[in-house]
Amino acid sequence: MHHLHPTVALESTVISHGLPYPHNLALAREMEEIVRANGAEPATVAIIGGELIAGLSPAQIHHLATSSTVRKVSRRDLPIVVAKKLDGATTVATTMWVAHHFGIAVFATGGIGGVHRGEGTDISADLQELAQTPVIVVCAGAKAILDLPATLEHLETHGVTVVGYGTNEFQAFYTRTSGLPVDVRCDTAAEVVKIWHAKQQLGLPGGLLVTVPIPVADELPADEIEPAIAQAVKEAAMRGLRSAEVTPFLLTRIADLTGERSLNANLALLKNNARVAAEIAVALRHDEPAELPQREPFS
Ligand code: PSU
Ligand code: MN
Repeated sequence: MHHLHPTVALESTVISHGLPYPHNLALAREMEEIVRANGAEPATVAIIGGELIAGLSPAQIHHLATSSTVRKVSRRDLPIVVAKKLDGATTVATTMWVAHHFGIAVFATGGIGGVHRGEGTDISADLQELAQTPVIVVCAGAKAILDLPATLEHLETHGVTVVGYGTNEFQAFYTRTSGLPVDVRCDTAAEVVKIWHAKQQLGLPGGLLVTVPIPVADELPADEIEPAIAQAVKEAAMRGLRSAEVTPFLLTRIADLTGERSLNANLALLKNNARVAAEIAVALRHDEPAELPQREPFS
């Protein structure tokens, strides 16, 4: 499918499970507005009554922001929600998959899932999806609830190129520094598009991870957030949480422990990422590679 306008996919787990009401609803609407204001078309992704949707209606977004029965859907959950005709909020992994299904190449989110702290057995399906599905994912890196060095190692093992947008460092969500290097720095959307096209022309599978620093004014110092993360991680272990429950629990606990400042930082970086993703989608549309095989005209 070829979209008439440059399009940016947006995820819905952040709406249903990542942010509290009513901030989640306002944020979902604002991200769509920001994408439009920057020349692209937003397509918020979810599963409604078992149907994959890229481009939710305002009523559907409201439903995802307010209902407590919306399931968090990662890749392994897709066949279940489709077969049972359930409502599902899509994670980074499933939003990528659905976006690609609908021919959308650019996706904006807050943070990707990764390798959790601890024994290293909880690894988000987001990483595997980045290895196989061709979508440019614009994010603020990964939350420091995760093991960031292990997350980067995993991406490297699976051939995922990590771009720093205007930075040499991997983004640690609330903070602009992590001490960990990215693979390449890009200062413009056009540079990102060049790397994307090279990857495609080489026939390399998978996505591209573009990490954008949180705006300076919204950044939180690591020492303000780290005690809350450490406590939330400890509580999750004490409760024996497993699998898909872990990330939403950590996000909610950290928001409770750190209050408005971390919420505001989270909202600010999401909006910033929506803007950058729209710029990349526009640059992608204006720079379709000449080398792509031309389709024969129908006779
Ligand atoms: N990080 C955030 N906010 C979020 C998520 C991650 O700061 O809402 C969500 C995203 O949808 C991501 C998912 O894809 O959590 C990862 O969950 P898991 O670790 O269970 O794969
Ligand atoms: Mn997990």
